[in-house]
Amino acid sequence: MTEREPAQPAWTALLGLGSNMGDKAANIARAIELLTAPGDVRRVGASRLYRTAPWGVTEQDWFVNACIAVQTSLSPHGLLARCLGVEQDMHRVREQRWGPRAIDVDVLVYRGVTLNDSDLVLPHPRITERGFVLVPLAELAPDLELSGHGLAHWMSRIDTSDVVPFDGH
Ligand code: PH2
Ligand code: MG
Ligand code: MG
Repeated sequence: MTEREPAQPAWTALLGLGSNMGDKAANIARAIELLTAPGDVRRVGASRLYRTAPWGVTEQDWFVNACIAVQTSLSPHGLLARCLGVEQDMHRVREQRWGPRAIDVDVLVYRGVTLNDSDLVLPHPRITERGFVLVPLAELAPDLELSGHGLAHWMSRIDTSDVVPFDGH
């Protein structure tokens, strides 16, 4: 009889993407192209796009958000550097914290890694408070657990009614 190994996720990392300036959906598509262009980051899964109410700083336009799963040989910091490079390539200017941006690419989870560096905290510390991350993440990685609880637990604690599939408008 063969023993089955517990299923390992096919991904190395889960990334969150967001945009609330210009052609928001096109910005997210472009960011994914740029992330994967060098060939050492491969997209292995993607949520749908969601239209989301602004969180944190609420006096700004609505966002399009999505999450993707990637396989990569890059380290957590290497992957972070790639994400920040994509933001720079897309001419993101560092503005107000939580304010408007053409593109934001965040490393949410890197396998089982926990990190508490000044430039990178893993898993991303605010996932569990944010519907715009939890909803696409639950679609992409339904078995993910954070701090010992599944995503359904975290979603039940917040209002996710302002996170809806994006219909192009
Ligand atoms: N990003 C933020 C702050 N607020 N709100 C939504 N809906 N979506 C975001 O991606 C977002 C936000 C800072 O990264
Ligand atoms: Mg962010
Ligand atoms: Mg960011």
